[in-house]
Amino acid sequence: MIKLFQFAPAFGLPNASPFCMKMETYLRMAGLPFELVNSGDVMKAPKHKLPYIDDGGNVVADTTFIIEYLKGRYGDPLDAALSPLERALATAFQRLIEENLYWAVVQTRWADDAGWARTRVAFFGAMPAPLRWFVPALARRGVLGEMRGHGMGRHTAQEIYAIGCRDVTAIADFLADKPFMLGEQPTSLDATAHAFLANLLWAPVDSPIRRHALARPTLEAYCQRMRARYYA
Ligand SMILES: N[C@@H](CCC(=O)N[C@@H](CS)C(=O)NCC(=O)O)C(=O)O
Repeated sequence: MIKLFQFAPAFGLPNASPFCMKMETYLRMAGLPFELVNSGDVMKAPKHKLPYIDDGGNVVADTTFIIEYLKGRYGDPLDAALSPLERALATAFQRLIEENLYWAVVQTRWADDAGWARTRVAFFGAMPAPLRWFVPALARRGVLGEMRGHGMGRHTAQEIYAIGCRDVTAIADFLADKPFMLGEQPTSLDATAHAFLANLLWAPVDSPIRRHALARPTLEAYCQRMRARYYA
């Protein structure tokens, strides 16, 4: 049985880490049996980030590498029929969502004071004293440092919101009235799109980016469609 090591669920989502939720969504979409391990222990993770999997002793980290591994071992029911153009589009949108929009949403959760008040309670509220007195501030400093290292953290909040809104517009315009990102059939890109959009729309963290996404009802309908199909 595949063990998926992730953070404990928060914000009423399967996972408040969009990468962990992407991984669980992919496993559900591919119909692979798995067991969730909500340890949240990044220090045990091979790359000190979550999620990672342990599949009978094969430990794989990073959602993209995990999905490649799973496709190699168990087959590729979602993407096998994609054309080169569709693969190129999937790669481009995956990068837009995971490598860019993600960091704009990090701003709303970890940098903005109102968002941080929510994140702090949701992620660290259950932590025992004395850890909860200092771990949240240390974690916040670490995440903001990573954001700065990425480059997103060097922009003003207003600039970051504009960047995030542009990404949301691109996703909504590309999705248009299709049921799934690449058309009539779901593909692994939908694991990414669903996880990150649900984290934007359904986490109780208000921001201009979230309001921008809420103004495009096809995004909410898309997330509901994915939830009904894979999380019923
Ligand atoms: N590229 C990685 C990204 C994973 C990632 O960024 N995970 C975050 C949570 S959303 C994490 O573990 N952060 C902990 C840390 O940076 O200390 C993947 O696709 O799995």
